[in-house]
Amino acid sequence: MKIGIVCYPTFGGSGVVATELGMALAKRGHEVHFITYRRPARLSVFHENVFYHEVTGEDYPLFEYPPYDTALASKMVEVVKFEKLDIMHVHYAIPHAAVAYMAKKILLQDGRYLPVITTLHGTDITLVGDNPAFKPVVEFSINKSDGVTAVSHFLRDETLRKFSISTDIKVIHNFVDFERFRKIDKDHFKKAIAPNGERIMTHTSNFRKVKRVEDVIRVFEKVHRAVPSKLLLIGDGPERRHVEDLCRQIGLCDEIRFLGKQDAVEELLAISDLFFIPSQSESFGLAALEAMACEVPVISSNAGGLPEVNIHGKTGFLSDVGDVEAMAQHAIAILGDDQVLQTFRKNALEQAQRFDLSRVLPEYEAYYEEIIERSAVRVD
Ligand code: GMT
Repeated sequence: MKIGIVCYPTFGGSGVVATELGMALAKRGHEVHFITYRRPARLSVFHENVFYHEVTGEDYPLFEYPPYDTALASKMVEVVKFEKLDIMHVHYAIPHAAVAYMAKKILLQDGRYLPVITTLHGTDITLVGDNPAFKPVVEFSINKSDGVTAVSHFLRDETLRKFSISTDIKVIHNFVDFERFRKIDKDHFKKAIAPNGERIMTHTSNFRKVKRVEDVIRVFEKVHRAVPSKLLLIGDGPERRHVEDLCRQIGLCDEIRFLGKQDAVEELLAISDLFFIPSQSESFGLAALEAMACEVPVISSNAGGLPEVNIHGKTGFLSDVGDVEAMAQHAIAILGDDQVLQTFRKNALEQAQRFDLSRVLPEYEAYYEEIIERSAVRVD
């Protein structure tokens, strides 16, 4: 198959899923064309079946906001025509689903029907999509997609609750590549971070408000009093300054390391004993899944799709959003006992295996085939 993939090229979860999916499809022999404004963060390795088309606009004094949507639609049309793509898979509805609809209409003038699949990832529905500034276009373009997937049952239900949707939404969960995310021996590294055998807790995110990184610090403050421990914070974003200030206020700077954006997250997960994801809203929680694949139990909120990934009392614990006391007690229960930690580690790995790339990839391939076949009879 010749597949176009449109996504945000940043470290955000939707871009990561899109990129990992594209690379896995390429390894299976499909021809994959990424269309983005920058090379996707995880698209670092050369592969003969992977092509990258950069969206470039023209700057003009009239444009306070360069018209990215127009440039992206034009690039989609160009790539579909010249590379003869079979299907376009857009990740994150805004603005990609609407732009794909425009590209489809343009291509139709040449008698070419472009099947479009939109994957809903989370904030495109839960936080941004139902804002009146975007809602009519988001709703319209979801309904006009030939296929729609959501990364969790929660997100599908939430989409149906918030929007007037006349099309089926298929749930295809996030996945993890065990070739990359697995427990590896990094003991020398662990000794450098925790020289006295302290437990290591980790949080990774884009430090947006929705991630509630402050809760991570509040929980750590309590856990640290009971269990000798260190905290690693991976990623960067708008809340980082505030979180750093908080660490200074509570006097735990020596125990908390801000590592910024990291490419090799798996090496840090490999030395971690516990992962925190206390999000306000989380459609799935890819970061939690990657931690679990590295045998790291998870302390999470019970928001959104997190209960589909993290199993309470088995792979970690879930608490109400903002309940830092419960999160701390749960963390201490796991970290305070070697035997308990080992059991949770084993359970986390078993649960993560349900989302192995090799299981999820065929679901996407089958869906592409279904949508292409169904679209063969479409004319509008
Ligand atoms: O909010 C983020 O962390 C980024 C966001 C995105 O769309 O780029 O991530 C969302 O997509 C991920 C991949 O499908 C999901 O695992 C995340 O749960 C989801 N984030 C939220 O819903 C907040």
